[in-house]
Amino acid sequence: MEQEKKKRILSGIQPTGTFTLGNYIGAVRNWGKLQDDYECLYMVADLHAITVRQNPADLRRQTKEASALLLACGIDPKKSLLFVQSQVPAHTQLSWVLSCCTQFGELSRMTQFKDKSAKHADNVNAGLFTYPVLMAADILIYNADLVPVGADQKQHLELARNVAQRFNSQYSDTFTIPDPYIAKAGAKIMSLAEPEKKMSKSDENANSYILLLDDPETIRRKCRRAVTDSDGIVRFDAENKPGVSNLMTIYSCMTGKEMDEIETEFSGKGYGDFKDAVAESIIAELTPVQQEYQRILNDKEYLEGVLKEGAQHAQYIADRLVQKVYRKTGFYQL
Ligand code: ATP
Ligand code: LTN
Repeated sequence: MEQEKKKRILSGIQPTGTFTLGNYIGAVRNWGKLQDDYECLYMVADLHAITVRQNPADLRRQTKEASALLLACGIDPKKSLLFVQSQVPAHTQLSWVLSCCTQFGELSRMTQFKDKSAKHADNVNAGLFTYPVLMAADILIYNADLVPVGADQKQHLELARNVAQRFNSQYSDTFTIPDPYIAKAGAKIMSLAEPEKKMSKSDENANSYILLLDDPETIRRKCRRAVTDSDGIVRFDAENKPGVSNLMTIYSCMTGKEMDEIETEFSGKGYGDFKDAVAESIIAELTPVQQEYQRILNDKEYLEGVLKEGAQHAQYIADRLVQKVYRKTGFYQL
């Protein structure tokens, strides 16, 4: 019997710094788990990274480090394609066509644009504004069925769906309409310092996030300093106890324990014990990732081989789609 064709997945992460525990729980950790059931393409989104100022040498280094970190987090190049976005020029080609199917008003409503333009008021560039169109191109160019991301990317996914539908109805059926794939638990890990805000790698306060490469002492210190509340009870209540609830979410994602199990485990104990347990659970999960990361980073030939092969394969798929789009759009073919 003919095997059913696997659904396709695409996702990406910006090489704007070392990944946080939020990136890991909300996105990257899940990517490896999907490899057996889906055809997966994962990308280091360096084109997106320059929507805010980047130092060229740092960007180059961070792109290499992000690639090694993705492999260390479980992406297996024998099962998935891993590539760097700028090495597949077709994304930018499609992005232009799609930008002509996207309304100014739609882009103006993107909350990430509003947040980032407030944060970088001296550099509100056109790329920051049109970034969701490039993201739509990243997804649609592979006809991805599913896009595993954290909750903050939902609005961008909605836009990609709208743009795809618009192109399909204006020209003819071309793009698969992608669905977001957002994990039930951990889709939005909050800042340890301000638990009303999401944990973000570009936060100025280093105590607000845990990085995947933080050493055990740093992880313990950051957990101990995490903002909680004064009632001293480990209970899940995201609205009234956002700090404790966030730590419980992290602990649950690290250990697989349910919230009520965690409440029982720490009943009658103080926040100190709880925070130490959270820290140890993170350390246990991240130690093997860190060891694997160092090994891969030291094997330059392997890493470059994986990225070269990934880019070639991705380019082959992407180029064919762009040719199809160009033809449908009415660009003169020779
Ligand atoms: P930056 O701070 O540079 O904007 P970021 O930390 O928000 O970066 P991205 O590269 O924009 O990270 O996101 C990569 C992936 O991680 C996306 O799928 C995003 O939804 C997810 N993600 C980011 N932050 C969190 C978070 N706090 N909780 C859960 N998922 C997250
Ligand atoms: N915009 C995403 C990164 C990203 C992405 C994508 C995610 C770029 N292209 C395509 C999913 C699919 C972000 O992390 N801010």
